[in-house]
Amino acid sequence: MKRTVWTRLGGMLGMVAGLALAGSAFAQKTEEKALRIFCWSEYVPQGVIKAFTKETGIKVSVENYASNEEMLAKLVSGGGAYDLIQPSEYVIEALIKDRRLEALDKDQIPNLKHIGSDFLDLGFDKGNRYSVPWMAGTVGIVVNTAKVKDPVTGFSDLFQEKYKGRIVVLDDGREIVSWALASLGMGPNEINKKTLAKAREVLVKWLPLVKVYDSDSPKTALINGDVDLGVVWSGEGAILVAQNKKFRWVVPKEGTHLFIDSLAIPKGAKHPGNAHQFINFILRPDISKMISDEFPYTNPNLEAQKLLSKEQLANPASFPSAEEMKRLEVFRDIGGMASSIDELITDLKAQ
Ligand code: SPD
Repeated sequence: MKRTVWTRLGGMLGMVAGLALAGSAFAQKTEEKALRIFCWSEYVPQGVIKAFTKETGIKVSVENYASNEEMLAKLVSGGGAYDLIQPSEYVIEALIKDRRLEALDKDQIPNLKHIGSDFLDLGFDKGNRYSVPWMAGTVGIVVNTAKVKDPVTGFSDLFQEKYKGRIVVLDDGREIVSWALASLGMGPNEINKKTLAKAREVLVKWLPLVKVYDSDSPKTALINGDVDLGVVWSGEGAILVAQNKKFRWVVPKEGTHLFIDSLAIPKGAKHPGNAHQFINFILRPDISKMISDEFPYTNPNLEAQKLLSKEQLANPASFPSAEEMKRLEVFRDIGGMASSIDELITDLKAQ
């Protein structure tokens, strides 16, 4: 990854710092041996949880979500009482603004040194005061080349009448709108009433072509042959291309999302010391490799990268080229416009 690109992307994000809490707030002695994690589905290997419990005696309960918005809704409504969440960059930005995250005690996270500088100190959380990178990734296109013979290089090639009923896409409004905006030459953060009206004109034609909406495991519809094309998370794409040569990964020519999913501790967490232990544990190179082996996203841990095979490092979905990196952009917090996106997508799906 080119440092310049990551630095530029990071610089695009504004941020408001929250209040820092003293590290001593995380004294571990008084904590019961429990940890509640609320994370994306298909992202935290069971083997990693087991190894953590074996090593620390801390019992972990895991709940999954399929979108940042689903996680936020539960967190904000007060449900869950989680010790760790796994938000993406634009949601970290929003959570910091709302003062909903605990400041991290870096003394308890010495393994943070393994994370590449390109993934640290980004604009959504300057100094990583509240978040530690889990995995990065992109959203791209998977083509079953045994079934699709015409070139597909971007969103406009994919969403064509001839592919009606042969497409799986992520069930994620913010992502879907960003594809329509990209096809109109706009960036994913240019979101206001006017641009959403323009995106609507595109999506009213695109969404009826979709057969399956799936953010948990969009690869499944492609593996089963239910569909021939997909817009999916890069880790899902990486599994497909590693499994069968007929699947091709495409970083859309119009540009696409670069996400940085991280671990963060919600305000009021009951087990912040255990949460710190878990964060430090997953930053250990051998443990981080376990995550990449199962969920091959872009691993930001440089020491873990050294443990990956040549094939893993050469997977085009896991590690985009420098040229592809130029087409990626991180999302920013868009405040109240998030609910306008939700309304738009709900409305379009109902038609
Ligand atoms: N199954 C894990 C998927 C993780 C995707 N995170 C990125 C979300 C950006 N909207």
